[in-house]
Amino acid sequence: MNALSSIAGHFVDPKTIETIQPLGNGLINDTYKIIVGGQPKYVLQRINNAVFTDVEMLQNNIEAVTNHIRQKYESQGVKDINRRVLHFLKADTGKTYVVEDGQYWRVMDFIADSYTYEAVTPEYAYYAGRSFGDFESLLTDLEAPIGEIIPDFHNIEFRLKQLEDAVAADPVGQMRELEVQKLVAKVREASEWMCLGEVLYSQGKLPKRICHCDTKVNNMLFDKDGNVLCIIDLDTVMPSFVFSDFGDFLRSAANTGAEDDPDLDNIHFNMEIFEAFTKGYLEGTASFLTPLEKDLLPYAATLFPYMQAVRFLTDYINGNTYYKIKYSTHNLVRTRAQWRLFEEACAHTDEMKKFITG
Ligand code: GN1
Ligand code: MG
Repeated sequence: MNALSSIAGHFVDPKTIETIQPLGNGLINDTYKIIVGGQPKYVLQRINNAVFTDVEMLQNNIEAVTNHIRQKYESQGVKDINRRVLHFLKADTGKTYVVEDGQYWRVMDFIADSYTYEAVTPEYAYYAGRSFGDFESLLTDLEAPIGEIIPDFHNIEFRLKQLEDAVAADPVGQMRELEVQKLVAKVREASEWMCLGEVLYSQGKLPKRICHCDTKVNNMLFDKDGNVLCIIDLDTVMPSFVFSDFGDFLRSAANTGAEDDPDLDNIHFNMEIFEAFTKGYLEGTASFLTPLEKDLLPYAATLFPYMQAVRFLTDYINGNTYYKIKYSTHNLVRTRAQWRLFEEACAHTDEMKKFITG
């Protein structure tokens, strides 16, 4: 029995495990599928404990959210609930995770016949908007406390401070590169406007709600007909501005290029995806979204590529300690691509506003 099987054996009968194979392409955790009877039956995940330092809080958050959604679905008579909401298995320790050699692991059911995408059509974007809106809506009456699992996760003031700290420390000498200096200067130029959300929050004008906070298009499972089955990757569910979910989905789905596209000419902001997603999102959130939140959705569509550029650039300057990378300049390439997307999104904000106000 190899190391992965022995870990999985804390959650499922080890005799039934045939193989364990890599799954997905997240930048933080390591994910595998456990094959039983020739089929993927479970998902095994190594939780990145450097990023999620409080795994007990992490799993409590996830259990609170999945149980709440499950109960809602049951009372609404939703069919096939096991394919609509994640289910984490209890280990022989009684918890939904185990620690082995200082590494944290968990197992969830694999949802069969489901698909993830790195890009979507407008039709799928509409369903995605509706689903993320519904997701937030389902959680508006969640009573269990949800901890801020990564403090200040989507606080742009904090992310800018991290960038400034990296620039000042310059631990690996990246600030010698002219391009890095220029990118930092551009980030600084746009920073005042980008901090608008935090300013409004400090004035008591903007609420925080329980949001998903990682609504990349590949964090959603679709069935073979394009219906959204289930929202996955619940690690970052926490109180945040609704901008998190709206902005981060468009950052991935409305980008006509890749998140790390080396060819900046591939990168445009796809307004068709914006419109379809926004339509669905406004339907899903109609019961609670305030006029101010609604008015600021175009701002959110620019904030997230900006924030992601800041985060990738910070990691590049820090010597790539946070995101998984495939080559040494990967975080710089990602920064360039997110910066281009930010510029492209900014160029469309008037159009976005028009669409939202009708
Ligand atoms: C990370 O785990 P993954 O790959 O879905 C990151 C997100 C970033 C994203 C960029 C905990 O998400 O915030 O937007 O990479 N998650 C964390 O692709 O930092
Ligand atoms: Mg993910």
